[in-house]
Amino acid sequence: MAGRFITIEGGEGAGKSTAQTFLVDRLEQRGLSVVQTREPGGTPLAEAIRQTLLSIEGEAPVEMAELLLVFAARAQHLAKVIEPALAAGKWVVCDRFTDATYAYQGEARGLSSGVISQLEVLVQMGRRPDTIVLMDMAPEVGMARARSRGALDRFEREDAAFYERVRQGYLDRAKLAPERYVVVDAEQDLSSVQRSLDELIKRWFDVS
Ligand code: T5A
Repeated sequence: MAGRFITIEGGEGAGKSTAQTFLVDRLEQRGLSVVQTREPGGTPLAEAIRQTLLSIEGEAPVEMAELLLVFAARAQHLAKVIEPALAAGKWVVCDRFTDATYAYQGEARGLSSGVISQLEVLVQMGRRPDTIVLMDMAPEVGMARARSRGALDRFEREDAAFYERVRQGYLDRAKLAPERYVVVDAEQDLSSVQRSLDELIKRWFDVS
């Protein structure tokens, strides 16, 4: 079976990491070789860029610098981790990818989607996720979860309107290409979320 590239998206504290670990476990139980990774990050250099992006210390990047840092990390991650894994027939399950850039840097920060799309073409050379799992929830619910964990990073200190734009940005993208998105109601309890993910896995294997 050929590898697949799955990304998990959503706002702050929407349960992406939890869903990712669940999906990876389930896929491994089926005997698949799976790479679990995240953005920004996934390689030492990309993780260093992540630190810079999330840090609340020192000089904050201007919007365009933030966008270019996100894509610099992505170029490294694609070349070192994602492409080699897919070429070896592995599945890649990534916590956030380019949909996050359209939602955060595009919709929420106000950068042009045309510019993001140009960088997407330049950096990804046609690579796109096969499936995007969008963990959708009201931003205040996710932020309450994020706050309960303690210190907040630079993105977690934005205002409510910013997170509303992020959510809408994601939902708008899912509407444009519904065949590639699976929208999960992330406000459900954990076992209901997991049931939705199990349904998704069944569909992958029924059609493969
Ligand atoms: N970013 C990223 C950009 O601006 N542009 C980009 O292109 C990219 C790729 C870092 C930041 O980078 C920005 C956006 C981000 O702000 P991140 O660390 O991946 O990204 O993002 P966070 O949203 O901050 O990640 P979190 O770890 O905070 O949230 P998760 O992964 O969504 O949530 P998770 O799974 O850790 O769960 C949070 C808590 O809720 C519980 C969990 O146990 C945990 O305690 N939980 C549930 N509780 C009840 N019911 C459920 N169904 C639950 N599911 C999980």
